[in-house]
Amino acid sequence: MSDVFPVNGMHAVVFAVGNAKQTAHYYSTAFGMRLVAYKGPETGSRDEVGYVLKSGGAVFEFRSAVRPGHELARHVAEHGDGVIDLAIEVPDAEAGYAYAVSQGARGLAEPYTLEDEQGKVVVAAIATYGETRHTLVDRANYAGPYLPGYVPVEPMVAPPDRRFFQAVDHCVGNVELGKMDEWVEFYRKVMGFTNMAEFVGDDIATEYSALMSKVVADGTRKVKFPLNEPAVSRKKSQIDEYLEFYGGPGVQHIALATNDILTTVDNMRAAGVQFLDTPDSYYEDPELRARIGEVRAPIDELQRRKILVDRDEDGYLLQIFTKPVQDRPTVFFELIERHGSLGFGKGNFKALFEAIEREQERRGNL
Ligand code: TYF
Ligand code: FE
Repeated sequence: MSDVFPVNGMHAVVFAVGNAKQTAHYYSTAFGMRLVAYKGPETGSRDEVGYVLKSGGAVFEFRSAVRPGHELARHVAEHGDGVIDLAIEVPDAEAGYAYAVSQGARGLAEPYTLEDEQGKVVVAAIATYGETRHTLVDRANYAGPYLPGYVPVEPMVAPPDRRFFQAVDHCVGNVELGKMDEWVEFYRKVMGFTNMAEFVGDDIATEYSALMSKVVADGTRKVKFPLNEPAVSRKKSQIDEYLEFYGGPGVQHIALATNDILTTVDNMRAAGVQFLDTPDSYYEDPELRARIGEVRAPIDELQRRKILVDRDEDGYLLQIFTKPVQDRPTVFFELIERHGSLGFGKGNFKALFEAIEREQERRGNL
């Protein structure tokens, strides 16, 4: 089958935040990212600022209003700091948009061209869950650091010698009860994405996770979007907590691919980032030890840092999750170091969801 909706990869994760200047500082110091581009009143953007930070192939943009009555400020008032756009780089934004809309996607911006001295970019946008969008970006003919209208800038602080992470591995959305399969179908129909093997089924959902989850990805697996919905269970689902505090569906977590998760966790912890706790019993479980076998670091080094391990047919992965990174219990990050495994840490779901529940309990939301 020909690829009906070819993609090159993630273009950027775009956040609407209350104070982009300070947010850019946090991601510079705590996530080791490098500020590369900026727009704001000084560059002709009278109503809003945008700070663009990179770490290898991972690009985040933080946008804020600088005047009252702006859509970005409304979004922040409603949802708190959050992700407004999972922007995807495509070889042809016009063709991608036309195909998506013909398959039932809601168009938010018809294809248009942005231009400056560095070249031109064609963009278009479609709606996805909640108030989230996918901007489709064709930047094959652009040499600038981000998009036309943004100027290159020096980093805010000296970037670390080695990057904390290299790429966005996957972006997870929380949707309402009973809607997961509709969104899986949306990505199949509109983008030709297929279901990956990993999912949380009814049995696991009712037993301990209080969520159902499926993963869709493009044919090349460069863009991976897991989707969660709350499951009916004895406790309040972590997904319900998110939906309540975010005020609807939205992006739950961004997973960042690293090739040295031990050092990255040490650096981020030293900068004040908080990670979910994992009990010592996780590492002492003989079943886990037998299942994971030999990994690249001694278990006690992982245990000291609360890093989780999972193995499947293809290999293994190391992963860890931050606590929510803003006041509301909404968006968080995952660090993931893959060694062959294409999964999402299914074997860790129980330990992970128990850790999340302990946090929910501390917040009085369980
Ligand atoms: O992306 C994933 O599927 C894993 C597991 O609320 C996960 O990171 C799934 C749901 C969730 C937290 C993590
Ligand atoms: Fe994940």
